[in-house]
Amino acid sequence: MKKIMSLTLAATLALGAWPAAAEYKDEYRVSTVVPAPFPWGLAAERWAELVGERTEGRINMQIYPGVQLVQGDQTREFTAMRRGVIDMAVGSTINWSPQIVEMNIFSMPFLMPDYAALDALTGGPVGERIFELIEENGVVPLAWAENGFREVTNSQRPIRTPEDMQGLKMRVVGSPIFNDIFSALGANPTQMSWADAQPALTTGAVDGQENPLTIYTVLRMHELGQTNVTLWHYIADPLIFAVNQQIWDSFTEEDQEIVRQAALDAGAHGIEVARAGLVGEDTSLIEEIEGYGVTVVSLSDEERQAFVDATRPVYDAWRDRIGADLVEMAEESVANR
Ligand code: X2X
Repeated sequence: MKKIMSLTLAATLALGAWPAAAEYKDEYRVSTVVPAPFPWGLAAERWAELVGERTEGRINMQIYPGVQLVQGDQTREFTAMRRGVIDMAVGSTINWSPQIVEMNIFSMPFLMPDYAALDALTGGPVGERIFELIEENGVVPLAWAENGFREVTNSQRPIRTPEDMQGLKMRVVGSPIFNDIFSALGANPTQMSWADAQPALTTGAVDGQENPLTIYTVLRMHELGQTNVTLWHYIADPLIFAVNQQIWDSFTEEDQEIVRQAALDAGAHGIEVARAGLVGEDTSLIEEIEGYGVTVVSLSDEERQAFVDATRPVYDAWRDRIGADLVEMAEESVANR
């Protein structure tokens, strides 16, 4: 039956009367940085599962964590997806910001004070603009998920003031805005990939790093000497589900709709697991970390303001690089959240 169907389809194709629906690949390669059980990997897995179920196996997605399709260099993920080396990805705005500078909006220090602010950006005009830019770059964006608010950790001492960061060797991610932020705070930042960060933390080559607490707990960073955590919520990185344009065009409209809806559903799930134990009444993830003997510092408004002031020159400099219009739009969304 299947064979007859595909022959019929092939004949229709030859007549040019039907889009290229027959040319599905055996496997679609989905890139992520981290696998399950990190919320990021869970979101990607859910996407693949839902698409598999809902297309009855027509679209078979396999997750390739560790950005292994680009040898672990997460800053090349977006370009690889645009060129078709990667079919699909669930990627962080940080990792795609080398190609789309506007994505640094999410890395503007202390722009988003809370989850409502993050939601106001992803769910408002800023999110729309970011999706337009992705499309202009030959990639189809579908939905948002979340890595999370990035808290600072280190092996040396509790951080309560910018002075406490003086001279700390910090691993930072691949956008120059992170070098600027940590330099402004008096730390000594070194940019490295996630693949390189893990051994650097293990050997003590760096004193500290910044990442969401879900990354901290899944990796058990307290066992890597990261015994000081400061909840400063300075930035948060959302994740974006996206598909290479040619791959997207090769899907039937019905399948496009399935892939999009599955990304929205997986995104909602991903956001839920990324926030579990971190919002509202339920702060169990923070208690879990304290239970490991880790010093967890929460900043008072005044203490936080000292970090805001120290990083303000970086914010102002990046306003121009990102585009004053987009930054203003973001500030308005945050103010009206
Ligand atoms: O490299 C990181 O710190 C990570 C895992 O959070 C990202 O890919 C942005």
